[in-house]
Amino acid sequence: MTERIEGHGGDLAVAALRAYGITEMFTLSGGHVFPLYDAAHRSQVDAAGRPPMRIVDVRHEQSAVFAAEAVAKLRRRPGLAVLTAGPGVTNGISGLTSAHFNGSPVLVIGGRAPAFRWGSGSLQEIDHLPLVTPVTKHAATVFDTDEIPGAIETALTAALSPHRGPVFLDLPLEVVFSVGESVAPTATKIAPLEPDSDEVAKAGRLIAGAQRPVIIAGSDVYAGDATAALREAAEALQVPVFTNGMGRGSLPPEHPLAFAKARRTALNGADVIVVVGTPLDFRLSFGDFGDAQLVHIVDAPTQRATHVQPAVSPAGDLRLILSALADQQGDREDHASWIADLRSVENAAKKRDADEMAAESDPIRPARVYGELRRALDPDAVTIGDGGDFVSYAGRYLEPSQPGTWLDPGPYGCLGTGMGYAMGARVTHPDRQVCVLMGDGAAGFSLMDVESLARQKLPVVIVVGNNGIWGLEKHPMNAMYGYDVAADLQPELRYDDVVTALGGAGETVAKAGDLRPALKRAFDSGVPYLVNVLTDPADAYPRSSNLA
Ligand SMILES: Cc1ncc(C[n+]2csc(CCOP(=O)(O)OP(=O)(O)O)c2C)c(N)n1
Ligand SMILES: [Mg+2]
Repeated sequence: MTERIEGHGGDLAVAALRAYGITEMFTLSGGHVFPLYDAAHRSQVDAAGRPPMRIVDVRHEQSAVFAAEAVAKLRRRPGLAVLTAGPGVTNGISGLTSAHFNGSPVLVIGGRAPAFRWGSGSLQEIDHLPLVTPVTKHAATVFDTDEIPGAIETALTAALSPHRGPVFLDLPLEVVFSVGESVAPTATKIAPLEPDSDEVAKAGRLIAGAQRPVIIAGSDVYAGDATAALREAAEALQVPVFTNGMGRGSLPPEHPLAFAKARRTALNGADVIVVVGTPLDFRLSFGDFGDAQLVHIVDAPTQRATHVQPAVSPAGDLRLILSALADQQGDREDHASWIADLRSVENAAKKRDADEMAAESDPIRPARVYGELRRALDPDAVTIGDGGDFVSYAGRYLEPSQPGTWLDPGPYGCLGTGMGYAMGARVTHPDRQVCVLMGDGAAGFSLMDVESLARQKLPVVIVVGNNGIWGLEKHPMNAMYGYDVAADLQPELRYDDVVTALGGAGETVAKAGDLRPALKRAFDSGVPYLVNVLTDPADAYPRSSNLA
């Protein structure tokens, strides 16, 4: 805490935010937050070489928070959304909640009606804190201009401490418009959380003694920068690895221990299941794996499951835990035949998938869309899923080959992340392909933000699986009731024309053979480009239930 800063509340805030490496604010205009814009607008490369604070604006606050979350997820540093008082903040709450479920270090700074006449009925006056407290790690109102940098430091320390998560501050009108002075924080480093060495040793013994162990690695492995340690542990102990969320791509698909398709066989046959960096939620049968022993490795004690009792649940820095497992000495059982068995199941499933991805069908089936996309996508392309069945197929047919390249909404399952995540990904990686896979239903939540992308020269490719229905709801409702309501959308709607009208471009594809040239035009276009693929409404992703 050395550098003195003077200016209005916006100046003090932006100086503190830049100390944390934040280089962009996602926002939608509102007078309550003008000083933050003024400070960002005047910001220059500073003495430490930090770039100016870029302003990126959106058409709905949900996109601002989702964009901030994409930055947080991809960069593993705080992402920032600035929302105006009242409706600006309430429109951001689904984004904050998603960040809460995903453990993403997002800071939302809200405007706030003036404190000096609180209760008199100012425009957009509401106390945000009771609304955001349940979905944030820290939420506070700053009542003194001089205290803004310190409040940002407190909030970001909470956001970045394990288990990471979103935080919220609001600044009453007179506090952000007044002049003050302070010292800029220097982004205190968060010390890694030391795990209990006995618990780590016990986990190591269980894995080493297992006949048929399996590792399932999730998003916190990427968030905790532990993908290399995961690989070392898997190689040292010779354990097959499955991944979900941002854990995908932790091992390249060609790695001998990387598996994706043989999951059911693996979970049914395993005697020790090691779940790392992801909760034991509906995606993992709530941690109920029959007779298998469960090891749940989490990045903080708060992440331990309360609904099941694992054999052991080491908590702490995932790099430290996984490195300790990699260094484990002593004998271990030979897993070669277990790995070979899984590999043959995996290869057979891969072969089936490859046939489906190449199949000629009319109407187009989602598998073929992904077959074509796999040819078009670079290894470091960022792919984003926003939708129902169409995105489930993406999870099955796309194999990210690098960590930090796959963004899904996470366990909260909120539709509408698409354009916000795309914006965050484009700002983070200006030179990579960014591709959004969208259901036609999902498109309705955020497609207007193509205007923001086009106007601010942020090209992305959007591939819509247009089946004319809310597929993931229509099929289950039919199965349950024998009829469905509220599940139809306009068939063959020209979402590509919507994007063209908003300043981008696009085309509709009805024949499988036309997919390849369309995708090429999309990635070459340099503008937001929507490929509107008319897919088969009869096609339902095979699943037992999405409700249990
Ligand atoms: C904000 C929000 N509203 C509703 C849902 C429930 N929901 C989950 S999947 C789905 C259908 C998605 O339809 P579409 O995007 O067209 O994809 P499809 O299943 O047809 O491929 C719905 C409505 C949700 N998850 N999030
Ligand atoms: Mg649909």
